[in-house]
Amino acid sequence: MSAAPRDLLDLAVDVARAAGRLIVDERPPGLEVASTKSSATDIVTEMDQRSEQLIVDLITAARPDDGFLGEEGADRAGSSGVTWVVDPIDGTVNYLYGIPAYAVSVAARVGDELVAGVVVNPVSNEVWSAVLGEGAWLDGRRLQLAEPPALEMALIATGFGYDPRRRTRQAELLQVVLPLVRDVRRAGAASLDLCAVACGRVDGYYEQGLQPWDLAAGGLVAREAGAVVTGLRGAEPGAAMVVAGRPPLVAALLGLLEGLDADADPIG
Ligand code: LIP
Repeated sequence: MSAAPRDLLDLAVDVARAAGRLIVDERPPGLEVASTKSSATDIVTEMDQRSEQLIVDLITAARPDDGFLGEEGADRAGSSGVTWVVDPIDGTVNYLYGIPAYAVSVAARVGDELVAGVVVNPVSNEVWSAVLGEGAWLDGRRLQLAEPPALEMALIATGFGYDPRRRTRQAELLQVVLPLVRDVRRAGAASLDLCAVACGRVDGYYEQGLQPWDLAAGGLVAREAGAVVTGLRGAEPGAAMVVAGRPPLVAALLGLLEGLDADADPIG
């Protein structure tokens, strides 16, 4: 199977839809926490593990030489040059509580470059997809962002980590940001926040503490829709900070967050 970005996207969409059906149709009644990771609130359910296993199995069946980087531990180098960056359930706490704001996020990286990505909300059945240099789509409709409002009229999404020290710092930042913007939204899944930027459901987004699988596919969708996705002080978007939106609004957000040293790591 060729590594053409479109072919990789088609496989990603099929696989993400299948994992989406699995986590909705086979969600056990009385779903429980299977284990925890960085803190007692950073949880994993059996469905996170089953979803990731299904994604790895389906992609390996189609492309046996590819590598993986998955939230639940899939970590294989591969020999084809293609690596799949996978979040089997982004928004796991929402999933546990039955809040319909979680997603399956799958991105294909060729070398160091993300070339295709898909984010599926299996409850709303919405599918955001993107191919590097070719655009972004929501359910097949091309996404192209309009000019954003000024900061004081902007709807901003953000999120909070699982470590109390980081949450304390994020609350301090929010105390400064909140009076300066229209309002804030906390959906609970970075991939959906970035897709919300891409389709204009929010004007901007920022969050500290994201992992590669949280932002791989959603970041590509946002960029291909015309957003900037960046870190502070010209850094790449990553754990230190992710800021996304149209350039003028991102410039205002960067000025604010850089002035607050928002990328300083409170965990050390
Ligand atoms: C979640 C992120 C979200 C963040 C949560 C959590 P998970 O990922 O998507 O943006 O605020 O703390 O990290 O753990 O549900 O895959």
